[in-house]
Amino acid sequence: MEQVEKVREYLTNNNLDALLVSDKADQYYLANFTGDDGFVVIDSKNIYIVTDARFFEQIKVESPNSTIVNIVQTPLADFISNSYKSIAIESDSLLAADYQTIVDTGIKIESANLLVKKLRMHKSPEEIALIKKAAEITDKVYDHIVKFIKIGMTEKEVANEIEYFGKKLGAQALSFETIVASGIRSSYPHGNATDKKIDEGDVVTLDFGFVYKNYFSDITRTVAMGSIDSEMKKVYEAVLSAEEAGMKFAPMVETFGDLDRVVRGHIEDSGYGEYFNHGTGHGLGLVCHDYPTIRRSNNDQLESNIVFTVEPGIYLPGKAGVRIEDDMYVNDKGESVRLTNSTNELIIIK
Ligand SMILES: [Mn+2]
Repeated sequence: MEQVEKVREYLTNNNLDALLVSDKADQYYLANFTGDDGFVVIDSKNIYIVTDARFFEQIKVESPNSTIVNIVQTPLADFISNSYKSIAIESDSLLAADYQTIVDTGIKIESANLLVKKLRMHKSPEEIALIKKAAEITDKVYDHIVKFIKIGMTEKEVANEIEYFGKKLGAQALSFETIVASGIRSSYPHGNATDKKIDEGDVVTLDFGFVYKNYFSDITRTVAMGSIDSEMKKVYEAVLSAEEAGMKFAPMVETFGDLDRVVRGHIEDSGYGEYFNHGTGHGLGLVCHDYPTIRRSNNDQLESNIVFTVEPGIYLPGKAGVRIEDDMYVNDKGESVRLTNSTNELIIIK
């Protein structure tokens, strides 16, 4: 497998014997391991899965090229220190307790946090096709929910329908807890659904996503219930123009930091800069909020076939907020390709 070879290249270049993979998405990516407890260890010759008997049968089916190490008989630190003199770890996911047992063996430890995340960032055509399937589910759910949502319903009723409908369409899971934030609650960027009733004049932010064959989608739309005031219309237009600019200029900018500057610039020009209080978006793949985080300080090149979200928002405290989010990538021809295709124009629900 090409990705495993890239890991081995890194180990050789850095004089390291093995990589201890503790991140779940990285474990799936490199070893097809889906168990929720265990470790993957990659060295110059083998892929080991260090885990307990609960997962042995599934590993034989899912990861036939790997070697099982029974963690009950051979604890992780013993396996590592018996086999290697040095090891790379993922310090953003390895538990401190596990780390300490490896430190205690005295072998050389180096952090290789972004190694696999940067490999995962570049998507194969097969991976893009799976994210597209996940995104198509979100589009169908949005299409359904704008007909379903009515004044007087609670946020939870709407969230339940989103979740039920997406699963009915074949989603494996939710990407995250569904956000339905109405009226004043729409000014909370991440307001999970509550028992609040949706009122006439509310804007409602719907942020949801579904997993399809382990790949995630993520969409946000803000709808208006009946009439909304002129300021919120202005806010909506500002967010929409920033989002459109982000998707349009993504093929032309150098880095993800530059993309953030383009989107943020539009919001600042509208006069609402101080109310856009989060990053422009994030990578999307085997994790919803995946690497990279799209913010000013990110100097990663915005290359082709990296799937990410563009999701500016404006949140007026004590009043309301608007966020619009789509999933996209830049293809090999340098074209911007949207994976979510729901209309981003303001929908007014009567
Ligand atoms: Mn998102």
